[in-house]
Amino acid sequence: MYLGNTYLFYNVNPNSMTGVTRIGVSLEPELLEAFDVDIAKKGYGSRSEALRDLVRDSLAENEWKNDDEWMVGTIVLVYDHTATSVGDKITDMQHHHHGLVKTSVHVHLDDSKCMEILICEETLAKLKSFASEITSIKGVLRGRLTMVAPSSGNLHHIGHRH
Ligand code: NI
Repeated sequence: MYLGNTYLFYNVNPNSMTGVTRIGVSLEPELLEAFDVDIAKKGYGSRSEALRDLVRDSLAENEWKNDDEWMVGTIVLVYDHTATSVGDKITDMQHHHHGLVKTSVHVHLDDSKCMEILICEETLAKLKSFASEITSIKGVLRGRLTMVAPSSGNLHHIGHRH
């Protein structure tokens, strides 16, 4: 499943792929070497697999350019609940944007750290502005927004890994 800029990985036997088209790609040796080093670090099993992901990313990025596009997304926050009022501020902000935040999941990671996952639905512009507002709260250690346009024509191509 493709989620904006995050993949959930499935184990799929590449030999079971059907209906694929082989293409030839010409690259300068230096570029190919850098690509091979990069994909090895990322754990790709083959160049084809890495290229497919790059193409999916590129297609998905087109959807991130229209601020009026209706999007569904998640915001993952990690914060230290012992830090002054950070939890309250995160809750306050969700109340203030209650139409945008559909639901949330809270996980107590350890003695002090919490993870909160917000599932949101709004236009691209509003999701981006809400995500930057909530992740910039002091005490939020990590924040990440992932989105997908539910109505996208590209969704068929980016929706799953073959
Ligand atoms: Ni907690």
